[in-house]
Amino acid sequence: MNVTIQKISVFLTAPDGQNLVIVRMDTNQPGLYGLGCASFAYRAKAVKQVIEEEFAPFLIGRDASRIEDIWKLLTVNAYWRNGPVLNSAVSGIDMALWDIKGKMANMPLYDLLGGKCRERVDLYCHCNAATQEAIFEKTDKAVAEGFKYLRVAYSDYDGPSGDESYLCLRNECKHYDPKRHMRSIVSLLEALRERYGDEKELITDTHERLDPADAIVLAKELEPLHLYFMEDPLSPENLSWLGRLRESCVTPIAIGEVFSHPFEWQQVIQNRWADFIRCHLSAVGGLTPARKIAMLAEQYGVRTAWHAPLDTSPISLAVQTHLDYASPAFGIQEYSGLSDASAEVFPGLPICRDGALWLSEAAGHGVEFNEKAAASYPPKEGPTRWTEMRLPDGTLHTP
Ligand code: GCO
Ligand code: MG
Repeated sequence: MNVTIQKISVFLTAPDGQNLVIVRMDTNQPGLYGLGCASFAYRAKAVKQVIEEEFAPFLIGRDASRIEDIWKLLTVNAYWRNGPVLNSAVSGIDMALWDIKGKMANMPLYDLLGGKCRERVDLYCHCNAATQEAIFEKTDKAVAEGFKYLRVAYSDYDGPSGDESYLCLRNECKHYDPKRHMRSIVSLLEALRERYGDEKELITDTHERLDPADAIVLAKELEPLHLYFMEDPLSPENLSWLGRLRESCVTPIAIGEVFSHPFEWQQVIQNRWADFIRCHLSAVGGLTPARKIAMLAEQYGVRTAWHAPLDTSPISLAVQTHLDYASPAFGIQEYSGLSDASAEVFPGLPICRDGALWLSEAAGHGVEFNEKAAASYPPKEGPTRWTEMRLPDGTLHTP
């Protein structure tokens, strides 16, 4: 069957309050189309422009079955490469091509990727709140719902506060005190270990916020609590400090949500600087590079924990879950919860039940996109403010 790319459309929508970029690729075969996630919440319009103005004219008429070839072609097309805007644009095309491939083969993606390696994909859920009491409420509820893996942090990261909202979704400049963060998270995790014994797995997100020496001290202080992992202890600029962190203690490390260059994941995996690699699928360029990252990780005994916040669309969540089912390197899957609005915009999205994620068995990734519903959740306009994070003396800090 000669399947060629006929039309590429890009949609911006925010059913869960975070800007998503969705690509629809139509082919010359009636009814055969693919959907991809190109989401980069804070530069959504730039991604849309790259796809519409640079990629679409270049791709129309090409053979839609040549995923690897098109991935490389788009990646080197501007001569200068990588970075989150370009990679997200490539990801939208890449996932749509995989979706089409699955539909052509009449197989769910996990089958196309080699078949299932496991019966369920376990999740870790977010239990962030402003106070210890409110965090306990969330963790108790999560445990009652069947979650075994609990991720906790204060909404303000550096300690209890009066504000219930999750820091990253807040639209204001924030002060951050690293030492307060270190003290408050150790006592919170101690209290949680006491509350649940060794039955539950505990995780904390450090959000690349600590300076290297502080990150090492914190990882060492958390060692007796046997965390499942400490998430993103260091910013990408400080990756080479991971070697020293690893020599200092055995707290398992997960890292990579802001990676967008192969050197970042290559050095982490090859040096075994982390136990879990957790890239953001659109930021690395889609399923094509993600499955290679998983294969590289497998060779080095590193496991995957793909990034899945609300600025990852349900399409990307489904794609990574297919990879989770099919990859021997799977470790755990992040899950941020999805609202009824997302279910309306993305029929067929993966369903969370009993602490695990379940896929629709449809061919491709199985998620649909309701354009009409999406239009009633327009993207947020205006500059991004929460990433302006400052130390108590006013110094700008990594968000
Ligand atoms: C996570 C992340 C996110 C990011 C968000 C930024 O582990 O899920 O840290 O919540 O903060 O993707 O927009
Ligand atoms: Mg994180």
